Amino acid sequence: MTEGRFPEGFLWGVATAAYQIEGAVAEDGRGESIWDRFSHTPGKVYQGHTGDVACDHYHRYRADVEEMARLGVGAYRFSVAWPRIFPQGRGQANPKGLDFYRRLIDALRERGIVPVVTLYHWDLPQALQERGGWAHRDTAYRFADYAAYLFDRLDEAVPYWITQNEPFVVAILGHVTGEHAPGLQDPMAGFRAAHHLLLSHALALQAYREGGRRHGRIGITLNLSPVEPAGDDPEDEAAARRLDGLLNRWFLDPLFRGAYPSDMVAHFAGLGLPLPEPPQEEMRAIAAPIDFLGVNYYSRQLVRHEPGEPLMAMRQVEGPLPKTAMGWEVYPEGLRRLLERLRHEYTGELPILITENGAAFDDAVSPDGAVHDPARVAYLRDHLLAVSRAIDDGVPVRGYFLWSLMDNFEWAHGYSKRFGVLYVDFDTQARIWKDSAHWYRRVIEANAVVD
Ligand code: LGS
Repeated sequence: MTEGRFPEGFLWGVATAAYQIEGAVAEDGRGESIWDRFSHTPGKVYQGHTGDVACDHYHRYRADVEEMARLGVGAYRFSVAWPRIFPQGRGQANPKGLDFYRRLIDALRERGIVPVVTLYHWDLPQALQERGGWAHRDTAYRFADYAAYLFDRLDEAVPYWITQNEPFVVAILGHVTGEHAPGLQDPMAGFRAAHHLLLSHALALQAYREGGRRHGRIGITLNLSPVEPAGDDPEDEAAARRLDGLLNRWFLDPLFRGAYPSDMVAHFAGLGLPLPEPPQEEMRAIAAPIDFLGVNYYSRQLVRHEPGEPLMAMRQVEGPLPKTAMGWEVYPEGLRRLLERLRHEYTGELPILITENGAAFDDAVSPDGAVHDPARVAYLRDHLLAVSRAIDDGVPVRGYFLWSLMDNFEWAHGYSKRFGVLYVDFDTQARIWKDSAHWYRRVIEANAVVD
């Protein structure tokens, strides 16, 4: 295919997540989530920002769907807030919670936009955290109940289901570094959480396959990135291999090979960590075939050996490439290489969806009322060219979801980091098209990367 052209039927989308955009946290019977609790804890989120109002999408979803229709997207990836469906995480369902997502899905379908639904994008019901959260095996079973409840009610209208979003981030940032909810700093809790997140995926997948006639496809989304040594010292190379083992292979290996990576198991055993030894049938269930793999890609990781560092004996270093407002290097070639690696080592002919890719920059409304974001346009263009090259080389990438439709609550960074192609004025809730939104509309229309 000519450079930068995409195959017919390629799925062009935008992505968001419930806690980051919905607001209305106490409406229509929604229960508390761990992110409500965390963001209301002083010192956890930039300037005490919370998702209480966010983009007020819960009330403005119709107008937001209209914006998507104007962009011309074929698909919209959003997440369901578990505490809207089961305010206590289990037991009594809240029908008003389900109603909201039905209304949203109806509005999308009226516009011919395909819903791609993530079941867990980090807003665990607080009531389940109190029973141990993801560090506790039972949470995986409660997740499967919640998932089955949605499958039984929405499957006809949902062609793509994503069980978990970025289990690495949930396990490590939530339970080891403490940067995300629930804010624990307990490596063993992190390992248990990682396993229970994978198990929750497996149990939901089982419920999906066994629950009678289904219409959609089901997969999981991982955050993956190439890990490279900062120098050519073999110690740095070993450090890079270790971070690759935790960030990428700790999730890919169980999903595609049915076992945790043995070099990493040996590494942690060498530190005397009593890693969980899951039953074989759980590992088999985790490796059950999925219909697609979702990939979130933002940047690479550059690392150096650092013997004093606990757990991983390495540290991340700042790279030489230009950076986004998050301080992450812009590295589009990494996406192409990652996709090639996936196909050769893990996914083969399995379809891949890029479920997130995008960048934060310090956007501002100009005197002319527009938002000029040339750096974001360049970032997106170069990453899309990388995707199109990977497709030309035979990687079956079927869709691309830009993160994000609009500026939103960027977790521990609050509203200070803007990832949207729509600028959000959080005082008035006005949505203003950035130049990147106009550009993305033309890309979708052309089904090709345009200037
Ligand atoms: O908003 C989140 C986006 C923004 O950047 C979204 O909710 C998450 O699913 C996802 O984690 N998101 C995200 N991740 C970027 C992680 C990049 C790490 C690169 C570090 C380079 C040093």
